[in-house]
Amino acid sequence: MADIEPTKYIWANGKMIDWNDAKVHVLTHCLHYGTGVFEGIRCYDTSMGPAILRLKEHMQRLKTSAAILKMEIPFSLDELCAAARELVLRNGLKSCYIRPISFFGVKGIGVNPTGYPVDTYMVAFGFGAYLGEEGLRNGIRCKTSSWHRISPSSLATMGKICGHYVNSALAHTEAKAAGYDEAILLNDHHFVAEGSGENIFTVSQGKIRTPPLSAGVLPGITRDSVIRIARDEAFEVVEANISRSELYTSDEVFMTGTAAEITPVREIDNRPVGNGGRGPVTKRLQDIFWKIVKGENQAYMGWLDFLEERG
Ligand code: PPE
Repeated sequence: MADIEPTKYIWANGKMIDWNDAKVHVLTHCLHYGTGVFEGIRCYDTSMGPAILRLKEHMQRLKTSAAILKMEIPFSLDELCAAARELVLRNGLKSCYIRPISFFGVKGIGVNPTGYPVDTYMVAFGFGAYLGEEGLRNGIRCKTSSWHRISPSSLATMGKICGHYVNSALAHTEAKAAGYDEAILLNDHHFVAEGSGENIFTVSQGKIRTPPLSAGVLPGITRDSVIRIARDEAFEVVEANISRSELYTSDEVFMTGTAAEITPVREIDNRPVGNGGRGPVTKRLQDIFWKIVKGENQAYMGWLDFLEERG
């Protein structure tokens, strides 16, 4: 993730506090053991003012991730959504990224967080293309990681849990150090799982495939959006296991995520994917997605949470 330009306010446990005051104690449980949950949400600037994309679904996933950790976030879904909206407005942001995080705080020492306080913060800041503008247009270069995606038998892969991201950090750092843009992680069954911070899709002979949730992937909200858009466009979309060599022989590969949006993959392990650039199906899905997030597609208006009254 790129550098951040500080904003004025951070939402902290129900209050707006100064950016510089959002600090945690060194004995925070999550800092030691990764026992926190977070979200990444995008707000887009539209001709009708800023709108947050699939806000409720993101906050619901935050709650679900917390439930996996037996963590009770003391704010309702509606309160969390209202906080995100207020944060963007108060900071005068238009297009931005929102990062809510809930974590076990300070009480004692040891892995069991039962009875620990739960802190919830939300930060919003300006944020461009996660894998670069050039990547969105022409595709990125990926490397199959030597690190496998965390396994559902050892970690709760359905949750967006802080500690899981050590796996992502190892894989992404390895790929960058080797000169690639992003890592593709296989799972313990040697099937394709996902990127370090993105879900993955293939296109072959007009059919779209993505690994099933049982492959240990995060249930991505952009993944869900793309599946729905593609089906509405009459594409066949199947959730099925994908082998490494199937990636090499697909016509197109793309990655999805709140941060990554829809990013084409043009090369994997030094092999061009399809024509070695952005494929036509990827472009078509991107074009529809860009219209949706700008509030220019009536059919998907329900995905947008407008911050200002619409006249
Ligand atoms: N898989 C992983 C591992 C993941 O982290 C993300 C989001 C996704 C799939 C896509 O999920 P969704 O955003 O709901 O479509 N990764 C976040 C960025 C992580 C980072 O901080 O870097 C994101 O896209 O916000």
